[in-house]
Amino acid sequence: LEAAALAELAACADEPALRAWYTKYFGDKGLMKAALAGIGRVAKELKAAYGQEANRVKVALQTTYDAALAKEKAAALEAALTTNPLDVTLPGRTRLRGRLHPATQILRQVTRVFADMGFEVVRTREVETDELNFECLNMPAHHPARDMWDTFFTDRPGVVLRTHTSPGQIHVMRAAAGKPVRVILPGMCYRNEAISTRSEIQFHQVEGLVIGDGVTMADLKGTITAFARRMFGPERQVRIRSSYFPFTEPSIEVDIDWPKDDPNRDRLTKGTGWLEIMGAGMVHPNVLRAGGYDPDKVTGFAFGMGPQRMLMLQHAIDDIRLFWQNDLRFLRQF
Ligand code: FA5
Repeated sequence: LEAAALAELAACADEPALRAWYTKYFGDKGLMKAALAGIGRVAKELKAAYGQEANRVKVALQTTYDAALAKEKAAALEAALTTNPLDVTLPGRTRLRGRLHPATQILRQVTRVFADMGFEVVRTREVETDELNFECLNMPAHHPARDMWDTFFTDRPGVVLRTHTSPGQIHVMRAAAGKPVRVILPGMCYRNEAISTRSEIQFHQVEGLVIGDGVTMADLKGTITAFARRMFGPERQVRIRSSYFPFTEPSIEVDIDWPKDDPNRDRLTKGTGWLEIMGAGMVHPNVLRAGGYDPDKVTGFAFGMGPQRMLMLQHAIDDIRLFWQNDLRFLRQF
């Protein structure tokens, strides 16, 4: 048995063959087991010698098998490494890392500045009623000021895509039910206007609304100036011009000076050196009333700013259309 088993073992070419051999000799119905059981049929005086010999064979076969299996495994590993060599010194492939879209980054930056000033952030809807987008903002039907916003209408009468975040003022006032308010409302706005380097049909605005006892224009100026200093640095200039909005009285617009060393300065600012970033003013009494406040008791200021325009100012970006074109060469710079 031993000689035959060793010869068969030596002939095994791979691991499966070795394992088959092992089953044949050491399995439950294996030959080795049968040989050991054979002791029953051996004459009494020979039993001890038989047992010893059987054990010796068993151990010898097991040892030889273990060695053969280990050798076969090492050979297989060696073959795998040399036939398909792996160069562990090659530099790894860098994984593509996602990053925040510049529009998200600027929104977060704006939000952080206002949060530091104690403003709460509220999101309001992008699909609005004509009533909130216009009427409650002191623009009844056929009011000429409606033409200031080229509106996308929907199939449903009285439902529009909001042209600005200002209808959010009404939502907030009604929810606050007469209590003081200090919020910003970031979100997407839509206008059916000609696309240009400074104007998109889809853009973010961040609305601000503060209502309380004795809120004045000086508070508005102070808030805007503090905000601009943090966004653009102390060396940049803030210009406040008087303006008109139906929902504020008085109304202003705020400009920031375009970086002086930028060669595109004249082209992008139409020769003025300034880019408008927001409209603002003291909340009109009719708007306070629409929101459920008594204009004889409280006052408020509001503003609506364009984060895309602000990012253009921060980085001297010459075309607002770059934001939604999803050109990675542009997006990767932020
Ligand atoms: C408004 O939309 C007013 N609702 C702002 C306001 C709020 C005034 C509260 C008073 C009180 P205006 O149309 O000027 O105003 O837009 C405000 C800002 O949004 C602009 O200064 C500009 O930064 C940005 N903006 C406006 N139109 C576009 C556009 N087509 N593309 C990109 N940004 C725009």
